[in-house]
Parts: sequence; structure tokens; C-alpha cells
Amino acid sequence: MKINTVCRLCSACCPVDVDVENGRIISVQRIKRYSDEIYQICPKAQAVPEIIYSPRRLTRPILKTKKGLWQEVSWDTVFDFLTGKMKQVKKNYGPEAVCWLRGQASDWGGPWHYAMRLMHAFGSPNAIGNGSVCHAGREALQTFTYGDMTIPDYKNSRCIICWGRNDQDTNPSAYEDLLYARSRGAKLVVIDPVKTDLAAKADVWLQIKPGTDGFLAMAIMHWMIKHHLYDREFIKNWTVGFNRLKKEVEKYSPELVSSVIQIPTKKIIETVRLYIDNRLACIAEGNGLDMYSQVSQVTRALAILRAISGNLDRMGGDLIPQPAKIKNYQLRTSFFDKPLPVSEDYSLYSQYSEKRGIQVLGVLIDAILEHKPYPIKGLIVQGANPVVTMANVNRVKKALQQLDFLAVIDPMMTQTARFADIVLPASLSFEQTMISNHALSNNHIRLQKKIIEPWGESLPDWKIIFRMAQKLGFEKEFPWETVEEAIDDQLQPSGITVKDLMEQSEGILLEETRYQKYLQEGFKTPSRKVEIESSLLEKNGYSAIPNFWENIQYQQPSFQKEKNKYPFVGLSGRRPNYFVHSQFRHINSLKKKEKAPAVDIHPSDAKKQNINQDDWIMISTPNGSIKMRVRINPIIAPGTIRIAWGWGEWQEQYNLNLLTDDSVKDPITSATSNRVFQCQIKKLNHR
Ligand SMILES: Nc1nc2c(c(=O)[nH]1)N[C@H]1C(S)=C(S)[C@@H](COP(=O)(O)OP(=O)(O)OC[C@H]3O[C@@H](n4cnc5c(=O)[nH]c(N)nc54)[C@H](O)[C@@H]3O)O[C@H]1N2
Ligand SMILES: Nc1nc2c(c(=O)[nH]1)N[C@H]1C(S)=C(S)[C@@H](COP(=O)(O)OP(=O)(O)OC[C@H]3O[C@@H](n4cnc5c(=O)[nH]c(N)nc54)[C@H](O)[C@@H]3O)O[C@H]1N2
Ligand code: SF4
Ligand SMILES: [Mo]
Repeated sequence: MKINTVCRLCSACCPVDVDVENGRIISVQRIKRYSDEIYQICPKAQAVPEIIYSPRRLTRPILKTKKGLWQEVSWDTVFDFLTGKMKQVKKNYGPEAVCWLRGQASDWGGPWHYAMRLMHAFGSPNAIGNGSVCHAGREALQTFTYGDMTIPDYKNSRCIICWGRNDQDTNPSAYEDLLYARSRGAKLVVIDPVKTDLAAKADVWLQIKPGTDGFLAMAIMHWMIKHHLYDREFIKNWTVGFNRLKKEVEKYSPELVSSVIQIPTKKIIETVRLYIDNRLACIAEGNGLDMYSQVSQVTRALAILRAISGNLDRMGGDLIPQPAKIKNYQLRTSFFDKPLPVSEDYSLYSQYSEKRGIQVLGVLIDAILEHKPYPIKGLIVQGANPVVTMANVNRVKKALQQLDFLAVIDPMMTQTARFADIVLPASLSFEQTMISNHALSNNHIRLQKKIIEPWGESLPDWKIIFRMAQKLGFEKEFPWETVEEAIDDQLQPSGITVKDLMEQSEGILLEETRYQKYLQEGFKTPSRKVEIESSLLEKNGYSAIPNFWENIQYQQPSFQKEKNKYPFVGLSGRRPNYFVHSQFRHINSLKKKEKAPAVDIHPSDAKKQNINQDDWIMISTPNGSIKMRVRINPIIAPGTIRIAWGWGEWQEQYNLNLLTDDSVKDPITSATSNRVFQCQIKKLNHR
């Protein structure tokens, strides 16, 4: 039987056809939307049966005994244990000492809304998502600038700028749209320190020095303003602060910026010309900008560039989304006074969105270890593997060991789960019905349908949360027996029901795409205009206009002071389309695509260091050391090495985040610079 649903093994959330026989998944294929030439096969989708029926899946809840051994227990025992621990911490330290940490796997959707609701009902404001290193930092700063995070309208675009984004590996549907636009003549600019396969196909590839993107955006605007290549009408009617921008960008001539970003002046100008001459154009920014401690100001510069070029909310440009109307499941209005969340130092960012909740990941470890601003004593981790994915892992491990309790909700036994007192086996994608934020953020809404029964005794995330709520006495806040009831309730303002979504598996279009919505509605900012100069940022003590020369400490790789001893720039590696972060290293068909985790080294550096292909080297920073196999590769610049990431789940000695730093954080979003750091390399005699 073929069933149409949405895959949620990664954040791309692709529509798929699934072959199911006798209640088992036989195969999964992404649905074809264009021609055979454009269609992208997903290796992870091909491996779904191997992932779902992996012997590494947890079939029953497990509890750590006093001797440190794992014991299988019943769900009743688990819920008694967990809620008992939560109540104990509440009694001793207050409800705010219990924190929920959400990773990327729960995809910002239903289960995350339920988790926030549960924590708020319990009395803790501390439900924290990992968005500060993912896309939420960019979303927040775009929101402060023009009220939302734009979506690049690839399909209709005449010029696409992929800025720190690589859809070819990370989002096959978006990549298909990009290829479609290319087939109709769209130009492509890729801004990336690495010559990725996508960069190799571009009309212009800017091999930027990591972390200096803000300077490039300012140089582009300098040139546009100097040569009057901007949208005067739009600026006059729909922006505030253009004159201040004009003055600021004077300091960023392409000639001056060229040496900072290591791109020739003429290439900067060529990029401006492509962007301006091929309208309408869009800027697709990505995670290549996120894990830097200056992500907020860089995002602001890019947002302003979109606005002054006149591409905002125009067909083929950068679209303001038309999200579904849903009920806000947070109960956080009761927290505006006390207790404040542990993220109080980042209060502006903590409240940037009514529905996203707190995404200030960077402060969690400080709260556990240094009780800053107060201690976190109990932690529930859902769909995350922080022992591999958070910066400065040695510090993360130390923190996990100091907790009164750690509960992990995950389908697999992970490196993080090993530190837990209790592990709750979650169902995977295809085993639980949910509505994801991916869907809720757009005008085309789809259901991720459950199509097979959960593995073993695993439970869907929603059910785990609902049962915890019942145990804690929050029946009033969680009156639903099934997830379908909860989804119907949340979607009620949009007038759509689960039944409608079941009947139309290809999804429901809430409304046709509308362009230039600001003409009727204005922008969702204090001035109703695009805030080139942000009053909100200024009021909160931040720079109202992006300024990169004066905040240079945030634009440099970590461990700058020790640069002499750590001369190489280490860049956190690619996200190949066969892995997701720390996941799938144990899935044979996917693992075998790489013989061992590799570090890319430029041929000239390899020669200087007397290093050969497939040698093993030690990579070190002041925080730790890891080992890796050498791949001599001209796709990176000399002096930079690109290090495979996510392998810490496979073996600890390959954990890239042993090297990274968590001490310097983006002043607005708390983003740590997991992406780039000074490091040294040493050849090893053995593996
Ligand atoms: N297969 C797969 N798909 C995924 C994921 C996965 O793990 N695997 N993860 C999902 C998640 S959670 C996310 S957030 C997205 C992210 O997906 P993308 O937004 O595409 O981000 P990345 O692939 O991490 O990085 C994009 C590019 O940024 C470049 N880059 C690095 N540093 C810089 C810099 O300083 N400046 C510029 N301009 N570029 C830089 C990198 O070399 C890389 O090629 O992917 C999602 N999709
Ligand atoms: N150095 C460095 N650090 C990074 C990054 C980087 O590129 N370099 N990327 C950053 C980014 S963008 C992100 S988003 C984070 C990702 O950080 P994490 O969210 O920690 O990433 P994953 O390793 O994908 O862990 C997800 C976990 O969820 C589990 N899981 C899968 N499906 C389900 C489900 O349905 N329910 C539940 N409960 N669990 C499920 C998986 O088994 C896995 O253990 O890492 C960040 N850290
Ligand atoms: S890209 Fe991600 S969501 Fe899409 S089919 Fe592959 S694993 Fe599933
Ligand atoms: Mo992410």
C-alpha cells in the first residue's frame, strides 16, 4: 500500500510516498515535483527501513540503578520517577530549577508547543530550544527589522544569492526550486568559504573569510548607495533610518573591505551588478551565518540589503510568510514578572516571537554550573544530543553530571542518554502524527501522518508529554486524549481540522501567495516600516545600525588571543545529505558513504606540514583535542581546515565540539561560535 505523508527525519520536511506492507515500511520516496533531471533522491529516505527497524532503537524505558546499570522498567514507573523528581526539585529550589531542552528533531512543531505548555503549567519559564545556533537568531533579527523572517522565492527569481546556505545537501525541495529557476535562466551567487558543489555551479562564487559576512553586506550597500542603485520609492515610503545607514556604509568601500573578507574588489562589484541587474532577486541565507558570535548584526545587514534593493515581498524576491493562524499554547503571560527565565540577560531575544518560546541555548550550561542567574537542577532533554552538538562539550558533560536528575526522550541510546537517570523511548517520524512548525509557518499546511505503529513500547512525543501532564495534575491545561484533538484545538482559528488534512494529503493552501502585503498591512514593527535604524535595539542598549569595525571581537574565530599557538582556522564541516547532525552514523548504508571522519586540508598546507592523503592528525584548541583522517582538498582556502562534524556520537575522539568555545556569545542571541575557531594540527604516527 502506498501512503502519502511528510518525512520528518530532518528539518526539510519533504512530502513522500511510503510503501507499507503488513504494517511495516518497505520504502520511502520523495515526491517528484519537476522533471527527472531536477529530482533529488534522498539517501536518508532510502534508508528509512534501516533507521526505523534499527537494533539500536530503544524498545522500553530504562532507568539507571544505584550501581549505574540500566534496568528496563514500565512506563508507569518512568512517569512516577520523573514527575517525582520534578516535584522534589520544585520543593527544594522552585519550579524554575527544572528546565526542558528541545533539539532540532522535534521540529518546532506540536511537541515543542506542548512541552512549553507543560513547563509553564508546572511553573517554570525554562523551556529552551536550540534556536540560537540554528535559525532563530536570524529569525529574531529579521523580525526586529521587518516583522518576520523572509522566504526566498527561488522559483520565480532571476538572481539567487545563497549566502552561507547549501540547499544541495540540506534541503532537497529548496534545491529543486533553485535548479528549476536556473533552468529558466536565473543567475546564482554563492557566498561560502568552501567551494561546495553548489558553489562550483555558481555564476559567481565568493570565497569569503569565515565570519566576515557583515563587512561584505556593508560593502555591497556602500556600492549600491554610491551609485544610486537602490529602490528610492520603497526607501522613502517604507523605511526609517536610511540616512544613518548611508553615513555608516561610507566606511565600507569595497576597496577597504576587500582585504578583511579576502575577496577581490572587482568580485564584490560583479556581485552587486548581478544582484541589481537581474531583478527580482532573493537572498537565501543559512546556517553558515548562525554559529558565530556576531550573527545578529550580520543578519541585520542582510535584512537591510533586501529592503533597500526593493526585493522585499515581491515575486521572485524575499517573501514575508503567510503563517497559519493558530492558538498560542504557551502559558507564559504568567511569567512576565517572576520567576524570570535563565535567559533574562537576553530578554529581547527571549521574547521576539509570541509562539517560538525561548531559544537562548547558550545560557543553559552557565545556569547549571555557575548558577547564573540561578541554578538549574533538573533537565529534560527531548530530541537533542547536546553531548555531541553543543559547544565546548567537556563543559556540557560536567554540567550534566551535576544535575539532580536528567531525563532524555529519544528513540536511540545516545551519548547524551548515557548521562541520564532515565531514558524515555520516543517514536520516530512515520510513527506519530503531528503538525510541524515548518507547516505552520507557511500558507500551505500539511499533516505528518502516523502510518505505522510505534516501535516496541516507544511512545510518541505528544503522548509522553500528555501523560506527564496528567501525572502532574494539569488535566485542565491538557484536556486532550488524542493528538488529533489537540491539533484540532490548536488549528481552530484557521478553520482547518485534522479530518480535512487527512482527506487532502497533499496539503491545504490557506490562501494564495500575496505580494507586497505591506501596502495594506505595513510591516510588523513599531514604526510599521522596515527599521533600517532599529529603535528596539537601541532602546535595549544595542547598536541601532549594524556596525562591524567597532565590534571586531565578535567577528573573529574563537581563541583569537592564542592565535600564535593555534594558527589554523578550523571550520565546522559539511552536512552531507546522508547524515543529520549526530544521527545515522550507526546506519550501515549511510555510514559506508564515508570511510572515516575526515578533515579537509589545502594541498599547500599539507605540503608545508608534510602531511599526506589518509594520514591521521590530531587537531587541538585550548579546550580539547580530536583525531581525524586527512583529505587533501583544494576546496578550502590555505590556512583553513574543514573538520567533519557530528561524529562524536560514533566515537568520542571524533567529537568536533570538544574543540569549540562557549565563552564568547552573540550579545543579542547568546549564539556560541561552534562554526569557527583557531586550532593547531599535528601528524600522528598511528590512527
Ligand atoms: N543532510 C542534512 N540536512 C540538514 C541538516 C543535517 O544535519 N543534515 N540539518 C538541518 C538543520 S538543523 C539546519 S540548521 C540546516 C542548515 O542548512 P544550511 O543553511 O544549508 O547550512 P550549512 O549546510 O550548515 O552551511 C551552509 C554553508 O555555509 C558555509 N559557511 C560556513 N561558514 C561560513 C561563513 O562564515 N560565511 C558564509 N557565507 N558561509 C559559511 C558552509 O561552508 C556551508 O557550505 O540544514 C538542515 N538540513
Ligand atoms: N560544531 C557544530 N555544532 C553544531 C552544529 C554544527 O554544524 N557544528 N549545528 C547546530 C545546529 S544548526 C543544530 S540544529 C544543532 C542540532 O543539535 P541536536 O538537536 O542535538 O541534533 P541531533 O544530533 O540531530 O539530535 C537529535 C536527537 O533527536 C532524536 N530524535 C529523532 N527523532 C526524534 C523524535 O521524533 N522524537 C524525539 N524525542 N527524538 C528524536 C535523535 O535520535 C537524536 O538523538 O546542533 C548545532 N551544533
Ligand atoms: S531530506 Fe530530510 S525530510 Fe526530506 S526525505 Fe530526506 S530525510 Fe526526509
Ligand atoms: Mo539547525
